[in-house]
Amino acid sequence: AATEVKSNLDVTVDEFQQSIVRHLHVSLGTDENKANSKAWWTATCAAVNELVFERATQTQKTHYKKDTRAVHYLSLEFLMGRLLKNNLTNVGLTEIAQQALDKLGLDFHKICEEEPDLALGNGGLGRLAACYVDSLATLDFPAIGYGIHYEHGLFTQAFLEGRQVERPDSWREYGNPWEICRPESVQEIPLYGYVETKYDDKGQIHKEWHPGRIIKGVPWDIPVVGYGAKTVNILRLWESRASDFFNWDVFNAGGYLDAQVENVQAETISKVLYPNDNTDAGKELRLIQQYFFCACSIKDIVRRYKRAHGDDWSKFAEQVVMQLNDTHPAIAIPEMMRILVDRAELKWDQAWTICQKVFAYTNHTLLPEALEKWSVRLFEKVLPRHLEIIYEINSRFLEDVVEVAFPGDDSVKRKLSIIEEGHEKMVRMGNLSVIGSFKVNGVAEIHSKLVKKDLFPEFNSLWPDKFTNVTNGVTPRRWLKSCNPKLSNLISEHVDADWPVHLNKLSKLADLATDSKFQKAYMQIKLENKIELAKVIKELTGVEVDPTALFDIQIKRLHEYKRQQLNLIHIMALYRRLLQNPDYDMPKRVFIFGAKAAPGYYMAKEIIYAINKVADKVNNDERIKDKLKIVFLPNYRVSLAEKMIPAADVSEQISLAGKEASGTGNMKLALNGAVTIGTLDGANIEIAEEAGEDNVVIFGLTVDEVKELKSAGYNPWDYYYANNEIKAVLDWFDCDYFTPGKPGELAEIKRSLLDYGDTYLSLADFASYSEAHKKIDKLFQDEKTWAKMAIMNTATMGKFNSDRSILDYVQNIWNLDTCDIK
Ligand code: 26W
Repeated sequence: AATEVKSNLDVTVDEFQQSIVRHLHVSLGTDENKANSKAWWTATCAAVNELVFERATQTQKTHYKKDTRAVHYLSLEFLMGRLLKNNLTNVGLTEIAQQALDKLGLDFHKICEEEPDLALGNGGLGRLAACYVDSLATLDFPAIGYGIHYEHGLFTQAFLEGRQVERPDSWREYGNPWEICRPESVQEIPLYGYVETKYDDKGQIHKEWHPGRIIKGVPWDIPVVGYGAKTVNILRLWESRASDFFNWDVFNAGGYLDAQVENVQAETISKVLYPNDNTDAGKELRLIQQYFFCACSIKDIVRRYKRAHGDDWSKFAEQVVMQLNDTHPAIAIPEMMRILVDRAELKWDQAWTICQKVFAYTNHTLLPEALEKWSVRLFEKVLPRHLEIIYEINSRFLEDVVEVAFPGDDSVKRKLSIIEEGHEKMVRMGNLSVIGSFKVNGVAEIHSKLVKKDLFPEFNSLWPDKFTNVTNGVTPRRWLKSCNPKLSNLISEHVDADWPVHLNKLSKLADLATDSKFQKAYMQIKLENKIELAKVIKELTGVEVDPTALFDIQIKRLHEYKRQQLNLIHIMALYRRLLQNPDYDMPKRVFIFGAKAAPGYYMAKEIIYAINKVADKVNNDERIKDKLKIVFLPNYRVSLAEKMIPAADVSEQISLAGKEASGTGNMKLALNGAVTIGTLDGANIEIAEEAGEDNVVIFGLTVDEVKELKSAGYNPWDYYYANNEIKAVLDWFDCDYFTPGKPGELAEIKRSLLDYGDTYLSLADFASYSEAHKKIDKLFQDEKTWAKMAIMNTATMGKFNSDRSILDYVQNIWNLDTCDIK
């Protein structure tokens, strides 16, 4: 009977099994006796690829034949995670693969664990790009993701005596089965050098850039399989190489070794992903990375356009839209102008009209330290022609637009100018992005409001229609169907089987939220998922946790605005309550963290150390009888998130109001039945609206209250002296209670919350947070109420399907048609 399982790709278990074995022999040159798990994994991927690549070719052919308009998603980051399970889910072959491997005497889940994550991103922005390419393919939209083929993705994290240490990530050390190199589409990219001004016979000015270096861009394609396996789009990642052609002179002059040195420099460009999240380091190599991948992508786009339309540029803006994932690819705007004006010899106005129809920009953060600026000096050195173009864009904008709307107002001009005057002149990439784009969007309702009101108020009054909102979403294929198979099966027993593409259908579960039989089944699955996670926790940390305890999870990058330190001081307060009163009424609790700190972010690393030290002490304190456990799982990443999220009872979303643009982990956790404890920030607000106020626990200052408190003059010492618990917990950091023999080792945490001003108002929100947790405790102890809340969260998260986000983009920004692939 097993062989009768059907997929939407019409493959039987026997055929799939034969394909795996054939690849083991033919593609890997080994056999069933010699093959290790890694080889079996590779062979299984190859068997999937055999089906997928054919669909990819078919998709490209159809898009070309029908000459479709397409979106080009430009992003420095794509946090894809593992692909085997996901691709099997999307081609509908999970069960067939499982049975095929079973017959070969192999464990499907163990084979999947062999796969390294594609960690080509830092956090939210990169993972969002990955969810969006999934939805674009699923909805049959012509789309391509463009990015960098980093040799090393985000560092792997280990703890050494509680401190974070970083090691390079090598996801493709011995090759990766999902990517295909496309040497036929190599591009050459200029850098450095100088600009020559020339005049033709008619006295017209021409600019000629004489680059100092040429870099080769080699494309690698990764198939992006839509759910149902109709459309397979591609993600095209550029790898940098030295240009042989350019080095020829050096070779011939006897400089063989010098040429090799230049090669190393060229290959540095795609070596490593910058590990900063929300802080701009302003490094030259980073600017070169940005230009390198934008220039390669635009050449690729133009080549494809010309194949269909020759030198007629009049249809370009009808065929092409480029989405800028934050300002990181903003250099694409002046690069497009350079191609049109210097290369295609279009008039400036004609070129600018095209550009302004092609680019749209998504803002993902309001944090001032994350807003990109490049020094004019650096720009002039690396991209001299682009600097000239930026000056030209700017002066025309200031004269033709700003002067007309705000005559004689120099202070508005200073604010709107792409160039920031000052000690060192800077190019503001945000302003460039707004001026060069036809739409600018934020990523949650409140965030989009703040983008208009606080970040770009003058631009908003100039162009009110330019600004819009697209609330983020997550793909339910990865973040429910594939990561939580037990819950998915239960859902499918009660809801149409196509819920993974029509997530609003989950609302039907609301009728079952108080049904005791359904509650039992739902909570049994949660328990089983917690048992699984408990095993992972034991393996990774050695800590034993009770699966019946409340699992409270905070997973996201480590950043002060996300306030892991608030979570920590509250846990310490609970610990103190338990020490003072062993009968203190609370359910058993396990606090679970996952977070990487940027390697250069000192305070973030101190917070990790503090959590690990407090965990050591608490987990080994017999006085509190296992009522409290703390675990910090090392090396948080997509594949670990897939194990943690299905097991969460409570989701910590506790950023200071106004700081988290949207959040997407909040959506994944709620979808899997975790109850949110959160501030009115980012998408938490919309999650609360959907779930209903009974099914989330909201606390803390609102955006307006934060502004009020700050302008009145916030003083954290007031809270320290007024609240005994805060005082006692912070004073704990001064002694050696958690760091025996090393007093004051954690004192930086206290200093940051008092002496350095508590930038993110943790102390102001502490009391309210503590009350919110008391409420959570009560609710969790009432099993029926808790089950109802968890179910209601799953039932109401339909809005946060990334398919909905993509349809918003398509309708309000991209204006695409779907394209059926036969
Ligand atoms: C230049 C350094 C740098 C690097 C990354 C600056 C800014 C970034 C990203 C924009 C930071 C980021 O990932 N932002 C997150 O984007 C998510 C997707 O929209 C949101 O859900 C998060 O709230 C936001 O922090």
